[in-house]
Amino acid sequence: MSIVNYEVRDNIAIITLNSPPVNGLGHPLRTAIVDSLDNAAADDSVKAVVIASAQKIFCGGADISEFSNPKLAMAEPHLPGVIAKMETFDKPIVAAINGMALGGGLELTLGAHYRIAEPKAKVGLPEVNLGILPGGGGTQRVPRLAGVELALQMMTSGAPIPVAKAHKAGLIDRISEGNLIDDAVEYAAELADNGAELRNCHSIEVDTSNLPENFFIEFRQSIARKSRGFYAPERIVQCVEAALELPLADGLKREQQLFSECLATPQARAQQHLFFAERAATKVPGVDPKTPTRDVKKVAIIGSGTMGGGIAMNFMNAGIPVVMLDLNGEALGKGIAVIRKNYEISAKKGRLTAEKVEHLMSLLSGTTSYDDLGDVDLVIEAVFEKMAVKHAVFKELDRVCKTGCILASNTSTLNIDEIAAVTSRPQDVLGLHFFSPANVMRLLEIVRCEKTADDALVTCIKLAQAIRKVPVIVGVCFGFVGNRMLEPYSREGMRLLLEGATPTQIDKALYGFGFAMGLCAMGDMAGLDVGYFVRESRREFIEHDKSYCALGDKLAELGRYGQKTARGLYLYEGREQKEDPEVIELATQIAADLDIERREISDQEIVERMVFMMINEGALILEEGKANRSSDCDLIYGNGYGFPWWRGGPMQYADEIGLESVLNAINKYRSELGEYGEMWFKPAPVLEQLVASGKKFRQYKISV
Ligand code: T1G
Repeated sequence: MSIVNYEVRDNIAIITLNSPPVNGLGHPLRTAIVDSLDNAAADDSVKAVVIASAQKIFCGGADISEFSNPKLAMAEPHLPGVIAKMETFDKPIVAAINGMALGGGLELTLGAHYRIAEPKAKVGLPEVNLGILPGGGGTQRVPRLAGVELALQMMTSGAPIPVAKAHKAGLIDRISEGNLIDDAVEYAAELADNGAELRNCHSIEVDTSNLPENFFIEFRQSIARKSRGFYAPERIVQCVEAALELPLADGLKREQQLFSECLATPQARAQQHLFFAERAATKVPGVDPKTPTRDVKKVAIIGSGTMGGGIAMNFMNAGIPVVMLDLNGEALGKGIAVIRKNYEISAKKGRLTAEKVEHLMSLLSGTTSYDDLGDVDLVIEAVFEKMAVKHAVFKELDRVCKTGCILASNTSTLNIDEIAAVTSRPQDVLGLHFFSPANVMRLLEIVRCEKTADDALVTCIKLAQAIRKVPVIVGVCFGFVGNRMLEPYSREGMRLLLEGATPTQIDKALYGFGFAMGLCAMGDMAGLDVGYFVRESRREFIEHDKSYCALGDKLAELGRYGQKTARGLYLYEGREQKEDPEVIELATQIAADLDIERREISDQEIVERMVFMMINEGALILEEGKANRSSDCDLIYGNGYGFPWWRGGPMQYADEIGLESVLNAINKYRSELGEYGEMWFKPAPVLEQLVASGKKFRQYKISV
C-alpha cells in the first residue's frame, strides 16, 4: 500500500496521504508528496491539485520519531522545501482538511493556495508541547493569514482550534458541508476555471493595525507564569516579532534558526520523551492490548466524600451513568449537592449551559443500599483508609455485584492484594488511584494486583483514556509508584529542616529547580495531619530513625496542620504565607534532642538529596517490577506531582545529567551524613548496574 495515492479526476490531480497512523511527515512521505506534485506539474491535462488524507485525520505533523535523528528530520525534501514547492506551484492547490491538521500538517496546508475543511475538523500548532516551535513556516504564515494574536495564542498554548474559528480568522477558505473530497475537487476546478490568484504568503504583510502598542510586552507577561522554565515559548514570540519586521523569506530563515535552537535543547528531548511516554504507558509487557474489553455501561462509586464525588464527575462528564452509595443518607445528599454545585460553578463561568448541568446530574443517582448495585459494571470504592473498612466494603460488593463486574479500590496506601483476598473474585479486583481533585488531575495509577485478569486491566486502561485520564500501570507496594517515590523526597526535606534549612529555603530551592510548589508549602496545603496519619501505620518502618519526619509529627501533635489551621510549617494570614520562628525553634530543639548538628545547607544539597533519593526509589521500583518502564515514573511525576514538565520527569532528568552523577552524589551523602547517611543513602543496585554498563534508565527493561 502506497503512502500516497495519486489519481486524476476530471482534470484534477488528487494527492491522498495514506501513511498510518497520522500521516507523520517523515522523509518517505515528504518524498512521495514531492513526486506526486511533479507528476501533476508534468501532466498538461491536470489543471489543479487537491491534497487530502485517507487517514482519520489530515496530518499529525512532522514525524516526531525522526527528531532523534536530525539528519533525517531535515533531509531533503525537508518540510519547508515541500511547502515552498507548493506555494510556487503554477496550478491551484487546494488542501482538504479532515479530522485534524496539526503542526507540520497545518503548515503543509498553508503551502496550498486555498484550504477547505469538514465542519468538525480542528487545526493546531502543538509544537510547543514538544519543546519546539512550528518549523514549517507556521510562525510566519499564520500571523499573515490570521493575525498576530490568534497565531501567538495557537502556538504558545499548543491547543487546536475548531475550523469555524479558523475560517472566521482567514486560515480556512471554505467549510465542506458534503463530501469533503468532492467539494475540494469542485473548488479546485472552479479556481482553475476562473483563473483564481495563486495566493501565497509572500505577498501578504502582517496586519498590525489593531495591535496595541505594548502588545508583545503584555503578551510575554500573560504567558510568563505558565511558560516559566520553558525555552520554546519565548522563541515563538521572537519568530512572530520577526514576521512583523522581515519579508517572508527572511522570516522563514529566522524561524529555522530558532527552531534548530529549540530542537537541540534538553527540554525538547524531555517533552518529546513525555509525549511517547504517555503512549507507551498503556502497553503492558505480556498483555495483548487487543484483549477484548468488558462493557462498562454503569459505574458505582462507594463513598460520597470529596474523592468519591470527584471520581463520579469523571464518568458523568464522559456520559456514563453513575450510582453513588453512602450508608449515611445525609452524607450522600451532601455529596450529590457538592457535585451539582461544582457544575453550577462551571456554568457560572460559561463553561456549561444550565441544560448541560441538568443532563449531567441526570446521569447521577444515589443509594444507601448495596442491593442497588446489582447492575453495575465497575465499582470504585473511595472510603476511609482503613483496611477493616475496605474489607467490609469488598465483602458486600462480592455479595451483590454481577459476575464480571470490576471491583476497584481508590486506596493510596493499602495493599490491594489483601483487599482482593476477601472476595471470591480476585481476578476482578484492581486499584484505580485517582489524584485529588479527582475530576481535575489527569493522572490515574491503575494498580495491577497479583490476580487481576488481563481483560479487567485492559478495560480500565481504555476506560481511563475515555474519561481523559493519563493511565499508568503500577504494582502493589506501599504508595505504589507516585507516593512511594515521594516518601524519600519528603523524608530528606523534613530531615534538612532539622539540619539547618528553613521551610522557605527548601521551597525556594525546589521552586528554582522547577517544581510548581515546594515540599513545605505542599505539606501545609495537603495537611500535615494526613502525613501523620499515614506514618502512624508505618511506625515499624521508621522506628530505627528517631528523626524521621520528627518535626512534621510534632507540628501535627500540636494541631498545626497547615493552611486549614492557619499554622503548619508556615504561618498563614489569609492566603499570605509567612516563615514562623516557632517552627525554627522546634526544629532546633528536636535537633538538639537527637544530637543532630545544625549547619548552613546549600540549595544544591537540598535539591540533590531530595530529588536524587526520589530517583533512587524509582530505580528500586523498576528493579521490583512495580513500574513497567522508567518513563512511567516520569509520566506520574509530570502529571501528578508538579515535577517540572520541561525536565521530563525524575528518571529522564537523571538520564539527561548522567546516572553516574546521581550515584556519586548518593555515595557522597552516604559518607558525609554519618549514621543517617549509612541508614538511608543506599544506592539501588539497578542504578549501580546501569552506571557500570554505561546505560540509561530508559534502556532498562523489566523482566516480564
Ligand atoms: N509523529 C510520530 N508519531 C506520531 C505523531 C507524530 N507527529 N503523532 C502521533 N504519533 C503516533 C503515536 O506515538 C502513536 O503511536 C500513534 O501515532 C497514535 O497516536 C515542522 C516540527 C495526532 C491528535 O505534536 O497529538 O509538526 O503508540 O495514540 O489519540 O512544525 O497523536 O500507536 O505506536 O496519540 O488518535 C507536531 C502529536 C509535530 C501532534 C492523534 N504534531 N500527535 O491522537 O492517537 S512537530 C504533534 C497527537 C511538527 C513542524 C513540527 C496525537 C493525534 P503508537 P495517538 P490519537
